Amino acid sequence: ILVSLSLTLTLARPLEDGEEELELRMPDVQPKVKDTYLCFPMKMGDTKYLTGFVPHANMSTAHHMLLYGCEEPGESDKTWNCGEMSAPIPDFEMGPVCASGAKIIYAWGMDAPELRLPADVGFKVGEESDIPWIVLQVHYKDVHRFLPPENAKDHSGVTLIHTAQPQPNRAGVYLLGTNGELPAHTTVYMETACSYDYNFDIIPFAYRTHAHTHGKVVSGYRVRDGVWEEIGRKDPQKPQMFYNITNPGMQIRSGDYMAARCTMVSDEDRVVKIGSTQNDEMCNFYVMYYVKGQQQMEESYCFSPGPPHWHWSDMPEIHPENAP
Ligand code: IYT
Ligand code: CU
Ligand code: CU
Repeated sequence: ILVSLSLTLTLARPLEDGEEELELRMPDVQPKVKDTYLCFPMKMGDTKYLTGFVPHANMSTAHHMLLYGCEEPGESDKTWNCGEMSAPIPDFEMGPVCASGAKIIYAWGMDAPELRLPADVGFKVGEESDIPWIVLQVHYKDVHRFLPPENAKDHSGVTLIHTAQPQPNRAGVYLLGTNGELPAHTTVYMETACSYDYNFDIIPFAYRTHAHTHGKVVSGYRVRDGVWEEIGRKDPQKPQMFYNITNPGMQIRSGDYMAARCTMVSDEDRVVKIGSTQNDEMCNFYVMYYVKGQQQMEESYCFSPGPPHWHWSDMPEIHPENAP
């Protein structure tokens, strides 16, 4: 036991000079209903730079964990029920993850390893940033351990690696997604694309896909002068964590476009709409990037109306005829 404990506590990469750890863990919770999503907040205090995330969870208890940066958390001093498809459950009040300013900054699923950002890159958090709060969300799939006879308590969570030292490069997350619907018994593409028009470049280094049960593939691209290059591509039925991009080093500059597509297959007799319950669908492609310097993209979303209203073919500037 001691050996395996010390192994799991060992960082895959040692701390650098000036790096410290902050524990963001569930406060010994006992969710009693399967598929409960619980949230727990932490105020970040003084300005700091997050450079890594070390997960502490077990796939037999936690299905996924997400860290959200919030301007205002859904609650500030307790654990609450914050599922995408929240239904009331005993013991926990219901509420949104963030009351305002939500962005995903880390995702864990199925024994994913720690995520350390590239050297000299950090998420600026705390008082003088757009992320004064971080909220931990844990999806408890199987809860039998929390019931008699075991009555176990859970402290799944994440160690935040941070430093007070300003980092030369600032991390951010950009979300491509769609609205729209999936007719009965069809395969459809849900697509979005937006121009990138800033006087600084962004350097993507990780991506995450998110869809519900109908998603088969979710892919993201950079389009430069009509040439499509893949940022990342994944089966969303695999763990929905951040993966390294296909071609590390790729940059996005003014005049480029970012585009994403979800291939959805439905064998259902009903129309499935984009929405927030598990009976609905979602089509999301997240790009985690950094900028050299402290700038930030003003707009962090690229949502299209989706099918049947919008497809890549409605945007000739991206040369949809060259799309993969
Ligand atoms: C309608 C939809 O696509 N919802 C997604 C994307 C989304 C994320 C955030 C939308 C907004 C946000 O502030 I952060 I408005 C969605 O809910 N995705 C889920 C999480 O609930 C964030 C996911 O796991 O990606
Ligand atoms: Cu989950
Ligand atoms: Cu969803």
